[in-house]
Amino acid sequence: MFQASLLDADEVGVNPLGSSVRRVPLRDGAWVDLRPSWITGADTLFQRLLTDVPWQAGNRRMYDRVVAVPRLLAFYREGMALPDPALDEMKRLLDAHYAEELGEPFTTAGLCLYRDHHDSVAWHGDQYGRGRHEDTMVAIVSLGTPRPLLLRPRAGGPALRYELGHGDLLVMGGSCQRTWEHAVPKSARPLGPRVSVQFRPTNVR
Ligand SMILES: O=C(O)CCC(=O)C(=O)O
Repeated sequence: MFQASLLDADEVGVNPLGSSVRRVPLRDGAWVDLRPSWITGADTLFQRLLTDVPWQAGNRRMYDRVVAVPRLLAFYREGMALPDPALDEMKRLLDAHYAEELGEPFTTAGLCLYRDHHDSVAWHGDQYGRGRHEDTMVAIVSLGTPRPLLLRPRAGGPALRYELGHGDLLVMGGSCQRTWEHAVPKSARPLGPRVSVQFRPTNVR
């Protein structure tokens, strides 16, 4: 069960970015930006997304078999209405903060629901589009039960572990999608649900 915070405000708010964002340079031209507690009223938003998003089970081909993706998904393509006004506000603030560096807006929102500790995402880079060849950014907002996001360099070397908490923002940038991989591993310990919201520019997935 996810334990809601007693101190969290009911009203959902998205805090300014600016100097509250801490950049961590990684090897090979990648970086991550961290902004803990970006969202206030995160309990309320988490409950709204659990209820309002049309979560779907996904499949993927693995060799000659089709296997269930171990998490629920919802994808909002460019131009689609987002499921909650707080996501519009997140996108607005991300666009304002990163416009110059990214050179384009964030246009899509991918949402994942990790129902419990069995759900996960395996090691990968977001390489279905331009992320394979070009520097880009993927912004992740985490809500609900904290889960580690692991990052490891494709060239080899130890993995880094970012504990993504309720309302935290992490942005992967630079060459991160092609020179590093990321994963959210299963946990041996029972865990409550987590929602991840990922904002990406056009043709990055
Ligand atoms: O759960 C997360 O925050 C990461 C999700 C992810 O890497 C993906 O959906 O490609």
